[in-house]
Amino acid sequence: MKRCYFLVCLLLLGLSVGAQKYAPKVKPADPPKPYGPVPTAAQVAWQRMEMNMFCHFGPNTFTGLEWGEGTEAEDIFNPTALDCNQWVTVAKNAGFQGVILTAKHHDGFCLWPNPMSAHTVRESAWCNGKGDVLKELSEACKKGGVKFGIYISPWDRNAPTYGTPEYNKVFLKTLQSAHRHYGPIFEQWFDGANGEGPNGKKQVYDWKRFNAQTKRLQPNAVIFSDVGPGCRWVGNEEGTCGRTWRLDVEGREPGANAPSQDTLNAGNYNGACWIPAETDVSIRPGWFWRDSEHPKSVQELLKIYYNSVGRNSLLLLNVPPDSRGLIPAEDSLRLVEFRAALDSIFAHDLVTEAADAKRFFGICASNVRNSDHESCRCWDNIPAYMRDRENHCRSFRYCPAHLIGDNYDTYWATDDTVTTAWVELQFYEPQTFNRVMLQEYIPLGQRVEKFHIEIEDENGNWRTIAEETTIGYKRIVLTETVTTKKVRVVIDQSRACIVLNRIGLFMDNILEDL
Ligand code: FUL
Repeated sequence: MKRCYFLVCLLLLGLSVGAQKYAPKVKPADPPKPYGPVPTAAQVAWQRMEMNMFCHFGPNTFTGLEWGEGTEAEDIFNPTALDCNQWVTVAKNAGFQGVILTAKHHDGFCLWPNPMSAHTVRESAWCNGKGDVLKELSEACKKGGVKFGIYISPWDRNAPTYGTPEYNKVFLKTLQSAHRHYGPIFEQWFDGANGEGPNGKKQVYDWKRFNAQTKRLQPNAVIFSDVGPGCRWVGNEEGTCGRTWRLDVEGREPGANAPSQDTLNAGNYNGACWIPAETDVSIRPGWFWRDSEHPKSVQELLKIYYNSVGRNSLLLLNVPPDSRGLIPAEDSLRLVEFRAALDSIFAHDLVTEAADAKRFFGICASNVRNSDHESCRCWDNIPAYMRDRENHCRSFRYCPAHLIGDNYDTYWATDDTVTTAWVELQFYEPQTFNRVMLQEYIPLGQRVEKFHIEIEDENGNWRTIAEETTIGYKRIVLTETVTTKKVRVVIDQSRACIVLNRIGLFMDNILEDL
């Protein structure tokens, strides 16, 4: 009995010592309040996908047109060796998280047997009219563990009712047929192009109902259009996003009534809605496959990556299947090379590697939320932090050490009144890099509007290597190649207290010349 009592005492003592070790001397401050409009959980999940694959496929694949007339005979669509599992394998090898298919492009031809149309795979000779590309791809995505999305063009050059109010009903039922049978979908892509229909008329689209019904049938789908509501067009098809903010869409619609392309590219500084930019661009000159065209080089793809994912946008890269119904070998090889290039750069975060290698390495910030919580403002025992991260995260919720690695939901935050601050990385050995990755914790909004990066040279002088504006979900700053033991990120202006969750340093040996 005595022994038992003694053991219980020992246990309690151990527990209280363990707790004290990590208990902060003061209560952690309240988390920062969200600033401005913030993303929904689905938008955060969408943005974290970073790279998805677009597939333009349909009659144009066989005619060489970019915009089909809508009068093409259905038999034109006749892939000889369609294999959606191959598309998914290509997507996965490249690191795409989702695939979006043009289920109906402007020519109106439906890649599934849409009961609202007489211009579909059902009317074609392919598989004796029994084929269904939407079904094959949605199943291949499920099997392969990638997400599935659908592009359906509202503009329809085949539908007899196009240009009349009746067409909106046909379109709603068309959406319904796709959304009911092939979900779940992570993104619904509405093209803003609105040309003439077969009767020479333009359509007045009922966007409100298109969006409402999509939300009802596919509640987790992020809706793309020129003006969202889930995500927006980036304003060009070259793969370049601006230094971007949220967007104002009051009174706006996709198509002719959308904000200017420049506005879509950079957003509105005081925009009322969280509608991030999606950068859609093709790996080839055209959106549809053509025998005479070839994929872009790895260098070009890397540039696109930096100008999209590296600028707070999501990259939707179009990789068109050919007339066999397969992604050509040259595109799939190029994507493997692209992936290898990305891995050679981003699989080696010098910050995380220095911390993991148990090298003496420190991180220090000019301010940390709840500033009397000094013990974590400057931290030089990073290996100990990495070993016992969970406990540290509980006790020191806003310390700068949370900037290390890709633990998404932990972050460095400053006091509410502090909108200018720096954070410094100190290495034991000189580090050579030319890419600096920063991330804001967007579930709490986008805040930073001006920052610069400094390094300490061998004489102990600080030198600015980059001056920039916004960060958002992810910012990859391209710098000259530098070697240093100390790097400082200085936030010069933020619209509310600073909330960052990542600093990474990388070396790109492929695209060194900027
Ligand atoms: C545009 C369309 O007109 C192109 O054909 C392509 O589908 C591109 C993604 O969107 O608006």
